[in-house]
Amino acid sequence: MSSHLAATDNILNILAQIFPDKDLITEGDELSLYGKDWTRVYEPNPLAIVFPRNTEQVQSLVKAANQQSFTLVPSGGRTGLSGGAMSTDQEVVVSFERMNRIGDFSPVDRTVQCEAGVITEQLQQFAEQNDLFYPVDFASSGSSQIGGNIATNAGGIKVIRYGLTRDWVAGLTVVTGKGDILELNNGLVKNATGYDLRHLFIGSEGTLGFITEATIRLMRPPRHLAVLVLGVPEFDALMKVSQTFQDQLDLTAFEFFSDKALRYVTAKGDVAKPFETESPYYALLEFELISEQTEEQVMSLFERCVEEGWVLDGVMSQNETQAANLWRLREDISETIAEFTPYKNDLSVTVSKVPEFLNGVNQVVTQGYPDFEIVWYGHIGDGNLHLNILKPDNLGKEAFFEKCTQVNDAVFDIVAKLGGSISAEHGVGLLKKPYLHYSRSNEELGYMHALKQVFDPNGVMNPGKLLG
Ligand code: 2HG
Ligand code: ZN
Repeated sequence: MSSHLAATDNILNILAQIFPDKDLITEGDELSLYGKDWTRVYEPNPLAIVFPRNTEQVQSLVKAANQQSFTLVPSGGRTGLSGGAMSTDQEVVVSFERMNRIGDFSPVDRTVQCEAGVITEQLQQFAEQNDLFYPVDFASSGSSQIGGNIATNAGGIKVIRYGLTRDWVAGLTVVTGKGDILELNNGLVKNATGYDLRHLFIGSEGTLGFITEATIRLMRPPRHLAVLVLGVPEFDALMKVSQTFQDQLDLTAFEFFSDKALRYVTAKGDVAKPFETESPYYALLEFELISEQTEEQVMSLFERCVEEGWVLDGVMSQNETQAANLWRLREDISETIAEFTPYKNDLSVTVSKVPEFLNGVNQVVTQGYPDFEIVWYGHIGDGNLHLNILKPDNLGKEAFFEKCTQVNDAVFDIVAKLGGSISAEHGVGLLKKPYLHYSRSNEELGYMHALKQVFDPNGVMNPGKLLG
Protein backbone atom coordinates (compact mmCIF):
# COMPACT_ATOMS: atom_id res chain seq x y z
CA MET A 1 0.00 0.00 0.00
CA SER A 2 1.45 3.39 -0.97
CA SER A 3 1.83 6.03 1.72
CA HIS A 4 -0.76 8.17 -0.08
CA LEU A 5 -3.37 5.44 0.23
CA ALA A 6 -2.40 4.84 3.82
CA ALA A 7 -2.90 8.53 4.53
CA THR A 8 -6.29 8.46 2.80
CA ASP A 9 -7.43 5.47 4.84
CA ASN A 10 -6.30 7.20 7.98
CA ILE A 11 -8.30 10.34 7.16
CA LEU A 12 -11.40 8.30 6.34
CA ASN A 13 -11.08 6.48 9.68
CA ILE A 14 -10.88 9.79 11.51
CA LEU A 15 -13.94 11.11 9.67
CA ALA A 16 -15.84 7.95 10.62
CA GLN A 17 -15.03 8.62 14.28
CA ILE A 18 -16.52 12.12 14.11
CA PHE A 19 -19.45 11.46 11.73
CA PRO A 20 -21.93 8.57 11.79
CA ASP A 21 -22.32 6.69 8.46
CA LYS A 22 -25.39 8.67 7.46
CA ASP A 23 -23.48 11.95 7.69
CA LEU A 24 -20.47 10.80 5.67
CA ILE A 25 -20.09 10.12 1.93
CA THR A 26 -16.88 8.54 0.66
CA GLU A 27 -17.90 7.17 -2.74
CA GLY A 28 -20.45 7.41 -5.56
CA ASP A 29 -21.93 10.18 -7.69
CA GLU A 30 -22.72 12.38 -4.73
CA LEU A 31 -19.01 13.00 -4.24
CA SER A 32 -18.85 15.14 -7.37
CA LEU A 33 -22.27 16.68 -6.75
CA TYR A 34 -21.17 18.09 -3.39
CA GLY A 35 -17.66 18.82 -4.62
CA LYS A 36 -18.70 21.64 -6.91
CA ASP A 37 -20.62 24.89 -7.18
CA TRP A 38 -22.20 26.57 -10.22
CA THR A 39 -18.84 27.48 -11.73
CA ARG A 40 -18.58 25.37 -14.86
CA VAL A 41 -14.83 25.49 -15.20
CA TYR A 42 -13.36 22.92 -12.80
CA GLU A 43 -13.68 19.18 -12.24
CA PRO A 44 -14.72 18.19 -8.72
CA ASN A 45 -12.40 15.80 -6.92
CA PRO A 46 -13.25 15.55 -3.20
CA LEU A 47 -12.05 12.82 -0.85
CA ALA A 48 -15.25 12.76 1.19
CA ILE A 49 -18.31 14.78 2.09
CA VAL A 50 -19.38 15.31 5.70
CA PHE A 51 -22.62 16.75 7.07
CA PRO A 52 -22.09 18.24 10.53
CA ARG A 53 -25.09 18.68 12.83
CA ASN A 54 -23.60 21.23 15.23
CA THR A 55 -20.72 23.64 15.85
CA GLU A 56 -18.86 21.25 18.20
CA GLN A 57 -18.71 18.60 15.49
CA VAL A 58 -17.20 21.17 13.11
CA GLN A 59 -14.65 22.02 15.79
CA SER A 60 -13.65 18.33 16.18
CA LEU A 61 -13.21 18.10 12.42
CA VAL A 62 -11.02 21.21 12.19
CA LYS A 63 -8.85 20.00 15.06
CA ALA A 64 -8.43 16.63 13.35
CA ALA A 65 -7.56 18.34 10.06
CA ASN A 66 -4.82 20.31 11.82
CA GLN A 67 -3.45 17.21 13.54
CA GLN A 68 -3.60 14.88 10.55
CA SER A 69 -2.86 17.40 7.78
CA PHE A 70 -5.93 17.17 5.64
CA THR A 71 -7.84 20.08 4.11
CA LEU A 72 -11.45 21.26 4.25
CA VAL A 73 -13.80 22.99 1.81
CA PRO A 74 -16.93 24.69 3.21
CA SER A 75 -20.03 24.11 1.11
CA GLY A 76 -23.43 25.81 1.27
CA GLY A 77 -26.07 25.88 -1.46
CA ARG A 78 -23.30 25.52 -4.10
CA THR A 79 -24.64 28.43 -6.14
CA GLY A 80 -21.30 30.29 -6.19
CA LEU A 81 -19.89 31.47 -9.50
CA SER A 82 -16.17 31.84 -8.70
CA GLY A 83 -15.29 28.31 -7.61
CA GLY A 84 -15.13 29.26 -3.92
CA ALA A 85 -16.79 25.99 -2.90
CA MET A 86 -15.03 23.75 -5.43
CA SER A 87 -13.09 20.77 -4.17
CA THR A 88 -10.52 19.92 -6.82
CA ASP A 89 -7.77 18.29 -4.79
CA GLN A 90 -9.02 15.56 -2.45
CA GLU A 91 -10.30 17.89 0.24
CA VAL A 92 -13.02 16.95 2.71
CA VAL A 93 -16.13 18.92 1.76
CA VAL A 94 -18.16 20.19 4.72
CA SER A 95 -21.78 20.59 3.69
CA PHE A 96 -23.99 22.64 5.99
CA GLU A 97 -27.29 21.41 4.61
CA ARG A 98 -28.10 19.47 7.82
CA MET A 99 -27.45 22.49 10.02
CA ASN A 100 -30.54 24.26 8.76
CA ARG A 101 -32.48 25.23 11.87
CA ILE A 102 -33.93 28.64 12.51
CA GLY A 103 -33.55 29.26 16.26
CA ASP A 104 -34.35 32.06 18.70
CA PHE A 105 -36.34 34.95 17.30
CA SER A 106 -36.54 38.29 19.10
CA PRO A 107 -39.31 40.58 17.80
CA VAL A 108 -37.97 43.35 20.03
CA ASP A 109 -34.43 43.17 18.65
CA ARG A 110 -35.77 42.14 15.25
CA THR A 111 -33.13 39.42 15.06
CA VAL A 112 -33.23 35.71 14.42
CA GLN A 113 -30.67 32.94 14.94
CA CYS A 114 -29.88 30.87 11.85
CA GLU A 115 -27.64 27.88 11.43
CA ALA A 116 -25.33 28.22 8.42
CA GLY A 117 -27.38 25.84 6.25
CA VAL A 118 -30.64 27.82 6.44
CA ILE A 119 -31.72 28.53 2.87
CA THR A 120 -32.10 32.23 2.04
CA GLU A 121 -35.74 31.77 1.01
CA GLN A 122 -36.47 29.91 4.27
CA LEU A 123 -35.26 32.98 6.17
CA GLN A 124 -37.25 35.32 3.89
CA GLN A 125 -40.39 33.26 4.56
CA PHE A 126 -39.75 33.15 8.29
CA ALA A 127 -39.46 36.94 8.30
CA GLU A 128 -42.69 37.28 6.32
CA GLN A 129 -44.58 34.99 8.73
CA ASN A 130 -43.54 37.38 11.48
CA ASP A 131 -44.53 40.51 9.54
CA LEU A 132 -40.89 41.34 8.93
CA PHE A 133 -38.55 41.30 5.98
CA TYR A 134 -35.10 39.97 5.10
CA PRO A 135 -34.03 42.25 2.25
CA VAL A 136 -31.05 40.46 0.74
CA ASP A 137 -32.40 38.79 -2.39
CA PHE A 138 -31.18 37.23 -5.63
CA ALA A 139 -32.25 34.68 -8.22
CA SER A 140 -30.59 31.81 -6.32
CA SER A 141 -32.31 32.51 -3.00
CA GLY A 142 -34.25 29.23 -3.34
CA SER A 143 -31.04 27.23 -2.90
CA SER A 144 -28.28 29.47 -1.56
CA GLN A 145 -27.58 29.19 2.17
CA ILE A 146 -27.02 31.89 4.79
CA GLY A 147 -23.54 30.62 5.66
CA GLY A 148 -22.44 30.85 2.03
CA ASN A 149 -24.09 34.23 1.61
CA ILE A 150 -22.12 35.53 4.59
CA ALA A 151 -18.88 33.91 3.46
CA THR A 152 -19.14 35.77 0.14
CA ASN A 153 -20.94 38.87 1.48
CA ALA A 154 -23.63 38.24 -1.14
CA GLY A 155 -25.25 41.28 -2.74
CA GLY A 156 -28.05 40.80 -5.24
CA ILE A 157 -30.89 42.91 -6.53
CA LYS A 158 -31.77 45.24 -3.62
CA VAL A 159 -28.37 46.57 -2.67
CA ILE A 160 -29.03 50.20 -3.60
CA ARG A 161 -31.63 50.42 -0.85
CA TYR A 162 -30.76 47.72 1.68
CA GLY A 163 -27.04 47.08 1.30
CA LEU A 164 -25.18 43.77 1.30
CA THR A 165 -25.39 40.66 3.49
CA ARG A 166 -22.80 42.32 5.76
CA ASP A 167 -25.35 44.92 6.80
CA TRP A 168 -27.73 42.29 8.18
CA VAL A 169 -25.33 40.16 10.22
CA ALA A 170 -25.62 41.10 13.89
CA GLY A 171 -23.58 38.20 15.21
CA LEU A 172 -21.64 35.14 14.17
CA THR A 173 -20.48 31.84 15.60
CA VAL A 174 -17.34 30.69 13.83
CA VAL A 175 -14.83 27.88 14.14
CA THR A 176 -11.44 29.28 13.20
CA GLY A 177 -8.92 27.37 11.09
CA LYS A 178 -7.12 26.63 14.37
CA GLY A 179 -10.22 25.00 15.78
CA ASP A 180 -11.36 27.68 18.25
CA ILE A 181 -15.03 28.57 18.58
CA LEU A 182 -15.60 32.35 18.60
CA GLU A 183 -18.85 34.18 19.34
CA LEU A 184 -18.64 37.46 17.46
CA ASN A 185 -20.73 40.51 18.41
CA ASN A 186 -23.70 38.70 20.06
CA GLY A 187 -26.37 40.53 18.09
CA LEU A 188 -25.38 43.93 19.48
CA VAL A 189 -26.14 47.13 17.61
CA LYS A 190 -23.38 49.05 19.38
CA ASN A 191 -20.13 47.44 20.38
CA ALA A 192 -17.06 49.64 20.44
CA THR A 193 -14.63 47.12 21.91
CA GLY A 194 -11.98 46.95 19.24
CA TYR A 195 -11.48 44.91 16.10
CA ASP A 196 -14.76 43.57 14.75
CA LEU A 197 -13.75 40.06 13.71
CA ARG A 198 -17.30 39.44 12.53
CA HIS A 199 -16.63 41.68 9.55
CA LEU A 200 -13.38 39.90 8.81
CA PHE A 201 -15.23 36.60 8.48
CA ILE A 202 -17.92 38.15 6.28
CA GLY A 203 -16.61 37.81 2.73
CA SER A 204 -13.61 35.67 3.75
CA GLU A 205 -14.76 32.80 1.49
CA GLY A 206 -14.09 30.11 4.06
CA THR A 207 -10.38 30.84 4.15
CA LEU A 208 -10.23 31.80 7.85
CA GLY A 209 -12.65 29.29 9.33
CA PHE A 210 -16.24 28.03 9.22
CA ILE A 211 -19.29 30.19 9.85
CA THR A 212 -21.65 27.84 11.70
CA GLU A 213 -24.37 30.17 13.01
CA ALA A 214 -25.48 33.75 12.51
CA THR A 215 -27.75 36.29 14.16
CA ILE A 216 -29.58 38.03 11.35
CA ARG A 217 -31.34 41.37 11.49
CA LEU A 218 -34.80 41.79 9.97
CA MET A 219 -36.77 44.93 9.15
CA ARG A 220 -40.21 46.31 8.44
CA PRO A 221 -41.39 45.06 5.05
CA PRO A 222 -41.66 47.48 2.12
CA ARG A 223 -45.21 48.30 1.00
CA HIS A 224 -46.88 48.01 -2.42
CA LEU A 225 -43.79 47.39 -4.49
CA ALA A 226 -44.18 48.33 -8.14
CA VAL A 227 -41.86 47.58 -11.04
CA LEU A 228 -41.16 49.82 -14.00
CA VAL A 229 -39.32 48.49 -17.06
CA LEU A 230 -37.95 51.07 -19.47
CA GLY A 231 -36.44 50.76 -22.95
CA VAL A 232 -33.16 52.70 -23.10
CA PRO A 233 -31.38 53.58 -26.37
CA GLU A 234 -27.76 53.67 -25.20
CA PHE A 235 -25.45 52.95 -22.28
CA ASP A 236 -25.03 56.62 -21.42
CA ALA A 237 -28.73 57.12 -20.95
CA LEU A 238 -28.95 54.37 -18.29
CA MET A 239 -27.25 56.37 -15.57
CA LYS A 240 -29.13 59.53 -16.50
CA VAL A 241 -32.39 57.64 -15.97
CA SER A 242 -31.09 56.25 -12.69
CA GLN A 243 -30.09 59.70 -11.47
CA THR A 244 -33.35 61.32 -12.54
CA PHE A 245 -35.47 58.79 -10.64
CA GLN A 246 -33.21 58.58 -7.60
CA ASP A 247 -33.17 62.34 -7.16
CA GLN A 248 -36.84 62.10 -6.22
CA LEU A 249 -37.59 58.50 -5.23
CA ASP A 250 -35.99 55.93 -2.92
CA LEU A 251 -35.70 53.10 -5.40
CA THR A 252 -35.40 49.56 -4.00
CA ALA A 253 -33.73 48.37 -7.22
CA PHE A 254 -32.22 49.75 -10.41
CA GLU A 255 -31.17 46.91 -12.71
CA PHE A 256 -30.34 46.70 -16.38
CA PHE A 257 -30.07 44.13 -19.16
CA SER A 258 -29.39 44.16 -22.89
CA ASP A 259 -31.78 43.15 -25.69
CA LYS A 260 -29.75 39.92 -26.17
CA ALA A 261 -30.34 38.98 -22.55
CA LEU A 262 -34.05 39.71 -22.99
CA ARG A 263 -34.23 37.60 -26.16
CA TYR A 264 -32.74 34.57 -24.40
CA VAL A 265 -35.17 34.84 -21.52
CA THR A 266 -38.31 35.40 -23.63
CA ALA A 267 -37.29 32.60 -26.05
CA LYS A 268 -37.94 30.15 -23.21
CA GLY A 269 -41.62 31.07 -23.54
CA ASP A 270 -42.37 31.60 -19.84
CA VAL A 271 -42.41 35.39 -19.86
CA ALA A 272 -43.28 37.92 -22.56
CA LYS A 273 -41.41 40.99 -23.83
CA PRO A 274 -42.29 44.05 -21.73
CA PHE A 275 -43.42 46.03 -24.83
CA GLU A 276 -43.10 45.94 -28.62
CA THR A 277 -40.66 48.86 -29.07
CA GLU A 278 -37.21 47.46 -29.88
CA SER A 279 -34.62 48.76 -27.51
CA PRO A 280 -30.90 47.97 -27.09
CA TYR A 281 -31.04 48.18 -23.29
CA TYR A 282 -33.65 47.90 -20.58
CA ALA A 283 -33.74 49.36 -17.09
CA LEU A 284 -35.79 47.78 -14.31
CA LEU A 285 -36.78 50.04 -11.42
CA GLU A 286 -38.58 49.02 -8.26
CA PHE A 287 -40.12 51.33 -5.67
CA GLU A 288 -42.84 51.54 -3.03
CA LEU A 289 -45.99 52.86 -4.66
CA ILE A 290 -47.52 54.26 -1.50
CA SER A 291 -49.78 57.02 -2.80
CA GLU A 292 -51.36 58.52 -5.89
CA GLN A 293 -48.86 61.28 -5.54
CA THR A 294 -45.99 58.80 -5.99
CA GLU A 295 -47.67 57.45 -9.10
CA GLU A 296 -47.94 60.95 -10.55
CA GLN A 297 -44.31 61.56 -9.68
CA VAL A 298 -43.26 58.37 -11.48
CA MET A 299 -45.26 59.35 -14.55
CA SER A 300 -43.73 62.81 -14.71
CA LEU A 301 -40.19 61.40 -14.27
CA PHE A 302 -40.91 58.92 -17.05
CA GLU A 303 -42.13 61.71 -19.34
CA ARG A 304 -39.07 63.77 -18.61
CA CYS A 305 -36.79 60.85 -19.54
CA VAL A 306 -38.73 60.33 -22.79
CA GLU A 307 -38.46 64.03 -23.67
CA GLU A 308 -34.71 63.95 -23.05
CA GLY A 309 -34.41 60.94 -25.38
CA TRP A 310 -33.14 58.68 -22.56
CA VAL A 311 -36.16 56.37 -22.66
CA LEU A 312 -37.97 54.88 -25.68
CA ASP A 313 -40.87 53.13 -24.02
CA GLY A 314 -41.96 51.76 -20.67
CA VAL A 315 -44.38 49.62 -18.71
CA MET A 316 -45.37 49.63 -15.05
CA SER A 317 -46.73 46.65 -13.12
CA GLN A 318 -50.37 46.95 -12.07
CA ASN A 319 -50.34 44.07 -9.59
CA GLU A 320 -47.99 41.64 -7.83
CA THR A 321 -48.11 39.03 -10.58
CA GLN A 322 -47.13 41.55 -13.23
CA ALA A 323 -44.35 42.83 -10.99
CA ALA A 324 -43.05 39.28 -10.49
CA ASN A 325 -43.14 38.63 -14.26
CA LEU A 326 -41.23 41.81 -15.00
CA TRP A 327 -38.64 40.80 -12.41
CA ARG A 328 -38.23 37.47 -14.19
CA LEU A 329 -36.96 39.29 -17.28
CA ARG A 330 -33.92 40.23 -15.22
CA GLU A 331 -33.68 37.39 -12.70
CA ASP A 332 -33.94 34.51 -15.18
CA ILE A 333 -30.99 35.67 -17.30
CA SER A 334 -28.18 33.91 -15.49
CA GLU A 335 -29.88 30.52 -15.44
CA THR A 336 -31.14 30.87 -19.02
CA ILE A 337 -27.71 31.51 -20.50
CA ALA A 338 -25.98 28.88 -18.33
CA GLU A 339 -26.34 26.29 -21.10
CA PHE A 340 -23.94 28.36 -23.26
CA THR A 341 -21.09 27.84 -20.77
CA PRO A 342 -20.63 31.60 -20.28
CA TYR A 343 -17.34 33.16 -19.30
CA LYS A 344 -18.34 35.46 -16.46
CA ASN A 345 -17.10 38.80 -15.31
CA ASP A 346 -18.58 40.51 -12.26
CA LEU A 347 -17.15 44.01 -12.16
CA SER A 348 -17.84 47.19 -10.21
CA VAL A 349 -16.89 50.84 -10.06
CA THR A 350 -18.35 53.74 -8.11
CA VAL A 351 -21.65 54.87 -9.59
CA SER A 352 -20.22 58.16 -10.89
CA LYS A 353 -17.72 56.21 -13.01
CA VAL A 354 -20.19 53.79 -14.55
CA PRO A 355 -20.65 55.66 -17.89
CA GLU A 356 -16.91 55.87 -18.54
CA PHE A 357 -16.51 52.28 -17.42
CA LEU A 358 -19.31 50.89 -19.61
CA ASN A 359 -18.04 52.62 -22.71
CA GLY A 360 -14.44 51.56 -22.08
CA VAL A 361 -15.30 47.92 -21.43
CA ASN A 362 -17.70 47.84 -24.35
CA GLN A 363 -14.95 48.99 -26.70
CA VAL A 364 -12.44 46.46 -25.41
CA VAL A 365 -14.78 43.48 -25.55
CA THR A 366 -16.30 44.23 -28.95
CA GLN A 367 -12.76 44.45 -30.35
CA GLY A 368 -11.41 41.60 -28.25
CA TYR A 369 -14.24 39.11 -28.80
CA PRO A 370 -15.38 39.85 -32.39
CA ASP A 371 -16.76 36.32 -32.85
CA PHE A 372 -18.36 35.87 -29.46
CA GLU A 373 -21.76 36.85 -28.23
CA ILE A 374 -21.66 39.27 -25.30
CA VAL A 375 -24.55 39.53 -22.88
CA TRP A 376 -24.72 42.50 -20.51
CA TYR A 377 -26.80 42.83 -17.40
CA GLY A 378 -26.38 43.78 -13.80
CA HIS A 379 -27.05 45.88 -10.77
CA ILE A 380 -26.08 49.06 -12.46
CA GLY A 381 -27.68 51.25 -9.79
CA ASP A 382 -24.88 50.23 -7.39
CA GLY A 383 -22.13 50.19 -10.04
CA ASN A 384 -22.06 46.39 -10.56
CA LEU A 385 -21.93 45.01 -14.06
CA HIS A 386 -22.25 41.35 -15.11
CA LEU A 387 -20.53 40.68 -18.40
CA ASN A 388 -21.15 37.22 -19.85
CA ILE A 389 -19.42 35.91 -22.97
CA LEU A 390 -21.18 32.94 -24.54
CA LYS A 391 -19.31 29.93 -25.92
CA PRO A 392 -19.95 29.26 -29.60
CA ASP A 393 -21.04 25.68 -30.32
CA ASN A 394 -18.03 24.98 -32.51
CA LEU A 395 -15.44 25.80 -29.85
CA GLY A 396 -14.36 23.45 -27.03
CA LYS A 397 -14.71 24.64 -23.44
CA GLU A 398 -10.98 24.94 -22.77
CA ALA A 399 -10.16 26.74 -26.00
CA PHE A 400 -13.03 29.13 -25.32
CA PHE A 401 -11.93 29.99 -21.78
CA GLU A 402 -8.37 30.38 -23.01
CA LYS A 403 -9.48 32.93 -25.62
CA CYS A 404 -11.62 34.76 -23.08
CA THR A 405 -8.78 35.13 -20.60
CA GLN A 406 -6.67 36.81 -23.31
CA VAL A 407 -8.95 39.83 -23.12
CA ASN A 408 -9.11 39.88 -19.32
CA ASP A 409 -6.09 42.06 -18.82
CA ALA A 410 -7.48 44.80 -21.06
CA VAL A 411 -10.80 44.72 -19.18
CA PHE A 412 -9.15 44.62 -15.76
CA ASP A 413 -6.82 47.47 -16.71
CA ILE A 414 -9.90 49.66 -17.09
CA VAL A 415 -11.27 48.38 -13.77
CA ALA A 416 -7.96 49.17 -12.05
CA LYS A 417 -7.64 52.59 -13.67
CA LEU A 418 -11.07 53.53 -12.33
CA GLY A 419 -10.35 52.06 -8.88
CA GLY A 420 -12.98 49.35 -9.37
CA SER A 421 -13.30 45.73 -8.30
CA ILE A 422 -12.61 42.61 -10.37
CA SER A 423 -15.27 40.81 -8.34
CA ALA A 424 -18.17 42.90 -7.15
CA GLU A 425 -20.30 40.22 -5.50
CA HIS A 426 -19.40 36.71 -6.72
CA GLY A 427 -16.16 36.46 -4.76
CA VAL A 428 -12.66 35.52 -5.83
CA GLY A 429 -12.53 31.76 -5.22
CA LEU A 430 -10.38 29.99 -7.79
CA LEU A 431 -11.67 31.84 -10.82
CA LYS A 432 -10.64 35.41 -10.05
CA LYS A 433 -7.60 34.69 -7.90
CA PRO A 434 -5.05 35.37 -10.66
CA TYR A 435 -6.50 38.86 -11.08
CA LEU A 436 -6.77 39.94 -7.45
CA HIS A 437 -3.76 42.26 -7.85
CA TYR A 438 -5.84 44.51 -10.12
CA SER A 439 -8.00 45.41 -7.12
CA ARG A 440 -5.66 44.98 -4.14
CA SER A 441 -2.16 46.42 -3.71
CA ASN A 442 0.81 44.22 -2.82
CA GLU A 443 0.90 45.79 0.63
CA GLU A 444 -2.76 45.01 1.21
CA LEU A 445 -2.30 41.45 -0.04
CA GLY A 446 0.58 41.12 2.42
CA TYR A 447 -1.75 42.01 5.32
CA MET A 448 -4.37 39.59 4.00
CA HIS A 449 -1.83 36.74 3.90
CA ALA A 450 -0.74 37.61 7.43
CA LEU A 451 -4.36 37.46 8.67
CA LYS A 452 -4.83 34.09 7.00
CA GLN A 453 -1.75 32.89 8.89
CA VAL A 454 -3.25 33.99 12.23
CA PHE A 455 -6.59 32.23 11.79
CA ASP A 456 -5.44 29.21 9.78
CA PRO A 457 -1.71 28.67 10.41
CA ASN A 458 -1.67 25.16 8.94
CA GLY A 459 -3.64 26.09 5.82
CA VAL A 460 -6.46 23.58 6.35
CA MET A 461 -9.24 25.98 5.29
CA ASN A 462 -10.38 26.14 1.68
CA PRO A 463 -6.93 25.78 0.11
CA GLY A 464 -6.21 27.59 -3.13
CA LYS A 465 -9.15 29.99 -2.83
CA LEU A 466 -8.89 33.76 -2.67
CA LEU A 467 -5.22 33.95 -1.66
CA GLY A 468 -3.98 30.45 -2.55
C1 2HG B 1 -27.26 37.96 -11.14
O1 2HG B 1 -27.20 39.14 -10.81
C2 2HG B 1 -26.28 37.01 -10.55
O2 2HG B 1 -28.12 37.53 -11.90
C3 2HG B 1 -25.59 36.15 -11.60
O3 2HG B 1 -25.33 37.68 -9.77
C4 2HG B 1 -24.77 36.96 -12.54
O4 2HG B 1 -24.70 35.17 -14.08
C5 2HG B 1 -24.16 36.19 -13.71
O5 2HG B 1 -23.14 36.63 -14.25
ZN1 ZN C 1 -25.67 39.74 -9.60
